[in-house]
Amino acid sequence: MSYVVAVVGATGNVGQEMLNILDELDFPVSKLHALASRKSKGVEVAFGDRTVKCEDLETFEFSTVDIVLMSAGGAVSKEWSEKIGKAGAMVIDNSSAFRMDPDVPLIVPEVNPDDIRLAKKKNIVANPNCSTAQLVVALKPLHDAAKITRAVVSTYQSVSGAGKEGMDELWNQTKAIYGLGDATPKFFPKQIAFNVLPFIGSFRDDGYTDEEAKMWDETQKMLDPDIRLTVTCVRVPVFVGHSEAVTVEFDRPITPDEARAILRDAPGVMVVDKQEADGYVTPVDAAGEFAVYVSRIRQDPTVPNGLSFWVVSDNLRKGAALNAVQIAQLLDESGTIQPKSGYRSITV
Ligand code: 2RA
Repeated sequence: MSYVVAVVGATGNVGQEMLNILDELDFPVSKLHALASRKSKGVEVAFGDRTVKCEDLETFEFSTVDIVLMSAGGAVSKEWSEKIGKAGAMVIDNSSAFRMDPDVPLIVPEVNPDDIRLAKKKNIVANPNCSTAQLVVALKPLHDAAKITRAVVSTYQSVSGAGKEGMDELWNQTKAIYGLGDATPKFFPKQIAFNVLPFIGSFRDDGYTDEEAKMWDETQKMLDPDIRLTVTCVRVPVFVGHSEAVTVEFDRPITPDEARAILRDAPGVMVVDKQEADGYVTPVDAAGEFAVYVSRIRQDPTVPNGLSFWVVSDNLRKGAALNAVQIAQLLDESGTIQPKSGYRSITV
């Protein structure tokens, strides 16, 4: 069985990773359409060892498409995802537009695969925010063993989470600070090179940012509405890979050794936790990889049943494109979707 797949936002950071991962995971694609805005029409993007020319989203005919991987920002999703869903294609939406819609499942396959049964309601499945995806992959197996009651999370988010413009700004400012140009912030609100910004997204009335609120809203929707989270999201001058310092309180004692054993058996998780100077994972190590890495697991002695640990993953992969392709695999394997034209050979 193979599917006609369209990637919307094919020239962006996440769109390009979606194309890479469809190919790396051998997702059964019979025909691939790369879609982008009119100005990118005809631009060539790589799909495995082939190149595909971008088509114009505005004039594209979705009626023959089975799966649409959507990663062109919230405004494009708001305008297009429901229309495409009504036209009969299943949309896997990477924006925040539908994540909290009760008629749209929000899915990390290692965490809540059964929610895929809700996909047909609107023909939309939401992909979580990058920082939430990696967090819940690490929290879920621990929560199954001992209920998590509260979590305190501080993120260290790479500039690629903000798109290509974020990566360009870090690169250009870094060069400029060494005398090769203008270091004035243009995209981020303050200098990002050699700096950290405790602000991602936009401020809410309660003093938190919407990026911080996404982490508790989405964790509660996917994992457990009773888990309380407090979050600080920070942008750091790293190109790829989000890191998180996490402290968790449980309803019963759980030792670091027990947590290590649970996480070692958990799908999608790799434990790298040697108490040596280099015995943990950094974003540089995680970039280009599929796993969610957990390091620095230790007791938090300041609360009755607390553990602290460090979680790192490639934000463009598990945080976005990999999770989206895993959702496509889940739609296929669960029988939630079938190709419109039935069985066919792969002729990309
Ligand atoms: C960021 N989490 O890192 C966002 C992207 N979804 O900016």
